[in-house]
Amino acid sequence: MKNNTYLAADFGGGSGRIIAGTISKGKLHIEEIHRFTNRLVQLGKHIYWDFPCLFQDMKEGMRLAAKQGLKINGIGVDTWGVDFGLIDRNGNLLGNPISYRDKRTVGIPEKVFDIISKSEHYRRTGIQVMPINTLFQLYSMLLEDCPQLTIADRLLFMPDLFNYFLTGVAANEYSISSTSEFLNANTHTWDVDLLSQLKIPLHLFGEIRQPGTILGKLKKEIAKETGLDEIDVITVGSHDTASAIAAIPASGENYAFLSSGTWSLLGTETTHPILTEEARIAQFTNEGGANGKITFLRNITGLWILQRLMLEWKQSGEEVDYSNIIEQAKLIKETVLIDVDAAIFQNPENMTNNIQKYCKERKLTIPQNKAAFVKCICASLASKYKEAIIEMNRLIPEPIKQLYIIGGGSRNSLLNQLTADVTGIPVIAGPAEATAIGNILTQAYAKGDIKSQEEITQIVRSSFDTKTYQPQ
Ligand code: LFR
Repeated sequence: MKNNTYLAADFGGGSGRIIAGTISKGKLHIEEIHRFTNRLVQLGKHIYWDFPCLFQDMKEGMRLAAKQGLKINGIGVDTWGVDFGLIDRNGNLLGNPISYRDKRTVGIPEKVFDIISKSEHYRRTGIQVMPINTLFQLYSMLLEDCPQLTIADRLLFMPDLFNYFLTGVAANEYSISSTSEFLNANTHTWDVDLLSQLKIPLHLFGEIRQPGTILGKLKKEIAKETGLDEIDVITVGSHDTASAIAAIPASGENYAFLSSGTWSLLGTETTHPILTEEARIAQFTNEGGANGKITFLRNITGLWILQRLMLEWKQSGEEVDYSNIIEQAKLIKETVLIDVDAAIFQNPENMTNNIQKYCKERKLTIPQNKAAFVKCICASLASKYKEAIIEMNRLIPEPIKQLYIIGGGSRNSLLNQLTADVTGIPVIAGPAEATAIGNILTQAYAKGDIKSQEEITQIVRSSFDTKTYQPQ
């Protein structure tokens, strides 16, 4: 029998999952094999990801897939953007990767822009300035004279790091590299001038691999440990956003996407980067897509605030029935709006307190119960989406006419309806597992099971249901 199942290892800010996808008769069937928590760990001065644990969980998912007797043809890894691990010359990991929510980059963009102007930087990289980006993380390490940086041989972004320990091949995948803020938007290679101006060591960066290429074989010892064969490890759109966008079930033209999860990435696909001053000032970013296109988008704080509130409610021992709260929130007519991108919400000790503080300082009505908090956040997100669409319409040739919402956030019917209402355009929601789907179909493309991007879209459309929300 032909091996036609692929494994997606999809790591998000809050959880990771191993998903198996099997293509048969033009349809994709997906099954979640293993789901695990991804936690931020405060240790001493910094906030880390727990890479060894995540790697172990990934192997556990692989082992469970092998145990099911699935005929596996390949595995692909995608993760959130910007974070990385450093490898020494013996191939060992130099410390756990530090999270982008760490405070080490506070004030760093200003220092970088003392050396290079914001306009020139945008003309080169096309990336929205966000303190979390790799450029600023690395520059903070340089300013600190970080010993790890002195002895590092290679920098591997999170998905590259998983791939490296799976195969032994150290390479940087294109879509994830584009989140660094030092990849040249026109040439799709490292911006050596920019890196040199900032005195960031050039030897850290390697060959850039395109999504949809076979990186190497699974190491013998991992194959043995998991019970899998020495299958292909395939580069996908290894930035989760790129994989999600590869799986938009779009039909027709003039559509925008919203990849909705911990972050909200709202934008459109373009063939060339848009590097104008207007795009820079409007805070749009040109990231690398999985299919040769540019994903021109704005990075907005997404469901993170709500995720944190839910956690706090659970930790205080309260009963939290998410769908019930959403239904109650739908009944609330008036709500206060907050700026979800305000620094105060980035990684506070207590999110509830900070929302209250934010409202108090601005003399706004403080939400009084869970439903009111949920309504406030969903309405605030929808209003940010509206603002982003208005800005984007000024930057692209024709205004967008419909919005595809993909990712876990597409399950939030309150947010979907509010978005349709305030933007005045239809919202098409689903699939929720777009990232894993894009990951799997890009692997199938690399192995020749799928011939074109159009076929990918066709498979998504015939395999997964969507729901349309008309503006009211
Ligand atoms: C979404 C995402 C965003 C990126 C943010 C931080 O999961 O990848 O695209 O800006 O995480 O890395």
